[in-house]
Amino acid sequence: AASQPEGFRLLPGYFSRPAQEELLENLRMVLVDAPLFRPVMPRTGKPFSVRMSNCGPLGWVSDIHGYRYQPAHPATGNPWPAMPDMLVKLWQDVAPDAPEPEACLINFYETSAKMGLHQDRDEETFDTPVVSVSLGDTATFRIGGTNRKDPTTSLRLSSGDVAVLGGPSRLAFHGIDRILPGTSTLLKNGGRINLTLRRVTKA
Ligand code: MD5
Ligand code: FE
Repeated sequence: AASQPEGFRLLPGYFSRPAQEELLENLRMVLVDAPLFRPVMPRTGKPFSVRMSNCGPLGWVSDIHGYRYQPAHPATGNPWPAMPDMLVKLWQDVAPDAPEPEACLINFYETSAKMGLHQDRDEETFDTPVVSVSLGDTATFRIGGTNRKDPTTSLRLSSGDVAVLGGPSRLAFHGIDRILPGTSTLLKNGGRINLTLRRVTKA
């Protein structure tokens, strides 16, 4: 697409189908320990259409009080499970100069779920890229510039794709417009999983 912000890299098909299946198996074990929960918007308490969980030392949560990173699951109180080795290796491959990742947010989209245009600004550092992995049905992803009114471009994120959002794209407005049902056979009941790996604190 024409106006993707500088620093955005899409790596289509980074994970082969067998690698996607192995990653999914690891995620299923993570989700036994740290079940998906449905966050609500700060102040309004409006539920997200996406369900979430996390792995790694820190996890992103949203509740009536605000957005934040915390070391424990909001419902179980247990520490988040360890990040699977496959994800640590991905990070080392695509962000070799970055300090180790601290958070992996797991977003689960049913077919009807979406995510409005937003910036990711809850981290203490924006020097480190965000690394995203898509699994399951294809999504239409929208990315703009660092001002909400900047023009946006739309692209598809398919199962196995990795996106790296560094440099100016780290603070680009972005969102998920829709999930395209029946576009992948990876998840038996359809839907989409997105993983975002992040550094949260300054190294
Ligand atoms: C998703 N997740 O597919 C989306 C997009 C999120 C989130 O936006 O915050 O969990 S993953 C691609 C992405 C992640 C972080 C930043 C940017 C894009 N970006 O600056 O464009 O579930
Ligand atoms: Fe985001």
